[in-house]
Amino acid sequence: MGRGLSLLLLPLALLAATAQAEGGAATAEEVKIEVLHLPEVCSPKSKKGDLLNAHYDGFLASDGSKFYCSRTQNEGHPKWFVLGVGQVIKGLDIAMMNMCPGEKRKVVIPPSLAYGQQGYEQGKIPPNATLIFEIELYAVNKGPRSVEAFNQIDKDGDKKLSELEISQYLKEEFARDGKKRHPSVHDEILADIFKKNDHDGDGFISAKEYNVYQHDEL
Ligand SMILES: *[C@@H]1O[C@H](CO)[C@@H](O)[C@H](O)[C@H]1NC(C)=O
Ligand SMILES: [Ca+2]
Ligand SMILES: [Ca+2]
Repeated sequence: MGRGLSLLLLPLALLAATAQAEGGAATAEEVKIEVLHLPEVCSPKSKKGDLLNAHYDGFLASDGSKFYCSRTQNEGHPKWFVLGVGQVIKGLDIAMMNMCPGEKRKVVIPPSLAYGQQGYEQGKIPPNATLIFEIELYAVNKGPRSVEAFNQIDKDGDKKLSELEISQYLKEEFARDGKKRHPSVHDEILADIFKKNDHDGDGFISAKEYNVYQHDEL
């Protein structure tokens, strides 16, 4: 994607700054959602932790210019991301809740839920910009790494996953599907999970580390 905008890789620092700005504002700013198309069978509806597949175009509300188009990236494949965990800007996390496959929405996102007073990428999104997105949702999948799953694995409830907890979880999963596996498979998967997810190397997988979706299901 080169120098293109990467909404999926929004720096967390920016999110924090946005949240602060929001706290100080007197007016409650909301995401406006307009449903452009609703399929007859509208299910399942997206919720936090789901894995979504969508295309979206982004426009500046000020002059209608297009600053982002997912169709021009990644050979035109729709984006995969986990909803509600900060992989996209806050406003999109809100705008895509309760949305079903096939549904199309046009949403208006205030700057406090987008790129705030700073803007983004040297003026590509100016300060205090209200953004408009047209979203087409293709798939709502159960997130392999939902908050519920995390809490289920985190047996001692300390909000981080130890090797023992994940090992236990793998054993339960393996027992459930009943496939025969060589014992070394368990150790390999365990090591791989830590290699890919324990980003700060402290020997635990935190909620934040766990929630980052990668294409390697357990
Ligand atoms: C953005 O909005 C804030 C708060 O309303 C204001 O203080 C600031 O001057 C604005 N920045 C620009 C560049 O317009
Ligand atoms: Ca734990
Ligand atoms: Ca860690």
